[in-house]
Amino acid sequence: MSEPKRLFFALELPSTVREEIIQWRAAHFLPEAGRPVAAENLHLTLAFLGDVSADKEKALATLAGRIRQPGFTLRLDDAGQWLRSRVVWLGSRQSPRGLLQLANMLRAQAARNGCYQSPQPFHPHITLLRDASHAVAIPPPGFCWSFPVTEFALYASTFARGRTRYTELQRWSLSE
Ligand code: 2AM
Repeated sequence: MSEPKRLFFALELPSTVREEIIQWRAAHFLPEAGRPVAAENLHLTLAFLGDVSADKEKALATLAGRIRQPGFTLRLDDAGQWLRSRVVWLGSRQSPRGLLQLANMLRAQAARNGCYQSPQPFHPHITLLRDASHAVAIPPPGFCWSFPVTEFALYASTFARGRTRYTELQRWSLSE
């Protein structure tokens, strides 16, 4: 039997947006503010599944493939810090309805398949810094990023040689 994998559904960011975000981050946060998430790891989590068996992965991927909803525009115009989870994040002042609908569906499917889902409300965000244990000044995003979201994907998270790596396993299009 294969080892369970640590899985999550997420939105990838366009590479140009990722590059601009890391430039903005480098310009506004001192190195001691926290541990920067690697550019290739910047993403927006829709549903965290935890450690999942191959059978459950297959079932959840099949359900994800049945989701029918249109894409939406994501506007990143907000930033903040959560001291409890020690992260500095980027997000939206107003989350698009399509984003909440997609995340709620994936989270409900995960819960029905026995993947623990936090009872906390879903706060869509992109983690920029980890281990940000001291309050830092959060500049408002100087300009905002806005881009169409037309796909979502399933990722596996692994940790080796001190580095977290996210591997895309499967991707689906958003369409009517
Ligand atoms: P975070 O960025 O706020 O830490 C992969 O670990 C992704 O799943 C991360 O984006 C992480 O969110 C998210 N996630 C949500 N709940 C998690 C949990 N209990 N453990 C690890 N990651 C979690």
